[in-house]
Amino acid sequence: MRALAVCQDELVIRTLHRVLSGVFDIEFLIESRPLARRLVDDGVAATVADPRRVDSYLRVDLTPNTCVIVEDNGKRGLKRIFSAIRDAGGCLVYALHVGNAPQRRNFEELRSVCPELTHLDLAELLSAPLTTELGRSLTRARVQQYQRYFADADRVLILLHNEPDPDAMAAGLALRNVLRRTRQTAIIGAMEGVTRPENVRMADLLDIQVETITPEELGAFDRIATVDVQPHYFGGLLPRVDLVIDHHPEQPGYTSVFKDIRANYGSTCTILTEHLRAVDANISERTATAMLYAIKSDTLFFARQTNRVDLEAFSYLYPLADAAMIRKMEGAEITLERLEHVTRALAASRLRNRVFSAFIGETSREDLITYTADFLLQVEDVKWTMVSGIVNNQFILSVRNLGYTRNAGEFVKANFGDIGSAGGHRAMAKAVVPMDRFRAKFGDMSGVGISARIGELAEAFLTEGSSRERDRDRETTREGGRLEARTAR
Ligand SMILES: [Mn+2]
Repeated sequence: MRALAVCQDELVIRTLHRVLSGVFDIEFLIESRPLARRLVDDGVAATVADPRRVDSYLRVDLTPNTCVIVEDNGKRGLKRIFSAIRDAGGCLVYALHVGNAPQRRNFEELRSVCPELTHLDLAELLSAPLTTELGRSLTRARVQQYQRYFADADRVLILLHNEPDPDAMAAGLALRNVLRRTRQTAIIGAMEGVTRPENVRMADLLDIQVETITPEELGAFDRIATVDVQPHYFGGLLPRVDLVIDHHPEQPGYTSVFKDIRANYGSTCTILTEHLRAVDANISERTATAMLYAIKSDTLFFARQTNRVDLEAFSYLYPLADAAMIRKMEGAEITLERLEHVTRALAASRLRNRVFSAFIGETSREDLITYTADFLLQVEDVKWTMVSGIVNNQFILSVRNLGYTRNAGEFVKANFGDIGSAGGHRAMAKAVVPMDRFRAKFGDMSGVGISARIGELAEAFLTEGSSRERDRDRETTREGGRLEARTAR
């Protein structure tokens, strides 16, 4: 690849030469003969020519595939240079602005001569890496301070919030790494441990031990750090706080010797990636995997509260982590038990007018009904899911919707509020009704009968008040795996 740079400033020339000569065959077009001689002596390809003349470019064999970079140091005459380049057949044209910030009106003026012109601002090109580097040295100083402060402690507690999530657990591992401590000398703990299946699975797969800490045990630690949470969360139980690292908005009402709170970051692990990088710490595959998974899960894979720094931390950790392990952890949400409930729901279901109603029969836990309702909301064309089942002789109905045409909470209150507890909000709601009261109101029905009845109630609720136009949607019912489809009139 060839590049031609039209520059007069020695610093800019030497910088471009260093940056581009590895990839490009780069040549400089220079006005000053003494400067060109100096550069040629140093092995820089430089030609002395007038950049405002077309034949200057013809002499250096400018082709449409040559990248032409023109330094703009604010002096006049740029327009003539670009016209000459255009006339000589140059197409890949760049203006490199140095010195003062480029003016908008100059852009337009130059584009009138050279429509495909791209503007580059030297200050802008430098700013991201430079501010990152300077910011890192501030972080380094801060990290070294707390490292020293923790160095002589016998027992360190890294405290997480209750039911620690991936970000909390991974931040615990990362901080232990920054503090250069082991499982024995820095305990990762929580007042209430990990119970949710996906979190248990992460802890198991990555061998993360989160110890359950009682308030009485807190006094036995020489240093206490909280990560992904701030001390106010523990309501005055903590005897001391030495370090807080968190990405939630800063809370008043506590003191800590050190703190690093960055509410604009997508995860606590993003902050800790910067701490680890600042002190050049080695990051093990296990820690990198945990942290990468944490960033992915706290930002919903960059769909929420994401910052450039989160992406930067992600790309830094990615090559250090075990991606196959992350896929395995993500699979955790689907268990055989949950899948079995989805299958049961399909076996007695009805889909009409985008309302999916299903009955899964007797089951051991309520969360399996909720999970099934959430899961089925992913099905194409489904806008409402109504999944019901029986737990301990109680009829449980879980309602989910997309797009909030009407309020799910109002639906359950209107239909079940008289015989049991019913409530919720726009997108999710639940009703719990004793089975005998359910039968007394709706009659003794079979699986698909219940699905159909609840589906009808939902449809009536959704069309209430709106035009009573009859649908021509396909209606599908399933019973025991038998599929019946017909077009409703
Ligand atoms: Mn978090």
